[in-house]
Amino acid sequence: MISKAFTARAHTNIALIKYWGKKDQQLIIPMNNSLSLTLDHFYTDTTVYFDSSLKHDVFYLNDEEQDASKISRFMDLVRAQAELKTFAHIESVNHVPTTAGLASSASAYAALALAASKAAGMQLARQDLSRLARRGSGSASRSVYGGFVEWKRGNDDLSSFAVPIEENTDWNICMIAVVIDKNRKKISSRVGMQRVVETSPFYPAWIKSSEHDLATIKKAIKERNLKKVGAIAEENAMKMHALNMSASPHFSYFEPATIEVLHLVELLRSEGICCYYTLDAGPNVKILCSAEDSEQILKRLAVKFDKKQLLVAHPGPGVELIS
Ligand code: 2P0
Repeated sequence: MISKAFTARAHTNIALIKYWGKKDQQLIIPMNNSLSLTLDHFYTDTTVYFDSSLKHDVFYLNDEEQDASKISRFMDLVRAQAELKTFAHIESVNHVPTTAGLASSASAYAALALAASKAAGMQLARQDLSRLARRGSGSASRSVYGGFVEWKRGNDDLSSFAVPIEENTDWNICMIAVVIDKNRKKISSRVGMQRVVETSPFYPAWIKSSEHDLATIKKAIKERNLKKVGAIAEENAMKMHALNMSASPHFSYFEPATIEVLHLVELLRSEGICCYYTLDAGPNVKILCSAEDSEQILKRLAVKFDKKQLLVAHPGPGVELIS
């Protein structure tokens, strides 16, 4: 017996207030609330069907068969919820540079949560879909929604989920990703954030200041104040990266070219162009700016970087079924 196949598309998101540390590693309950922007340019399409002739889950990523052990642990959660014993065929196509700090796990698990739950015969409310996606990867809880999204940390499985802040935002902002390295990152987010929680003497200060950053950025988003939103996001990102440098053993995702981009953004700002950077668990830099300024910024970046390294994205939609 083969179930009906469902294909879901989920877009990745970039955190403006970062999730960096877990209270519960198994349930993926974060230490602090985070806030992100879902993007239109980077997405994952995932097709799932259950097939009673399978002896285990099968997983293809970009047409290549992968080790399915991690994805199987997630599928076990879906099977438990749907009271199903059958294994699944899962096929994903990633339109995101895999593990380059462009948060491919966010779009991957949001798409998988929707496609798998539908193929298993469930009709989950978006809050429950966000909770399910969270179990695959924390940031995936936010990719269930479009636009600006907040992940409320909660304190257990039921209370930790994302909520939309401005789902279909009409704000004409732009995120330029400067891809410095497409290779697998040195330290995964999962390992990096846990090391920080356990060893950084600054961790309690991070929790306190991220609460403040969240409250002020929400206000600035409402006011459409790019200068404030950018400044808060940039500072929040740098505080996250300072945690990494204060861990034991310390680590950093920055490469020499990363620093070059940061300096260029600061230079552009000193020339009066409103642009700010944020960085995730990798060397790539994302630049937040207005859509009108993006051409000018891209021109300046093109002096040092190849066109292929410069990706432009705008606010994107939440997860949806495409077939
Ligand atoms: C985020 N990042 O808020 C943070 C900020 C990068 C820096 O990639 O362990 O892949 O699967 O829950 O969601 C978050 O890491 O980690 C992340 P897990 P996830 O987007």
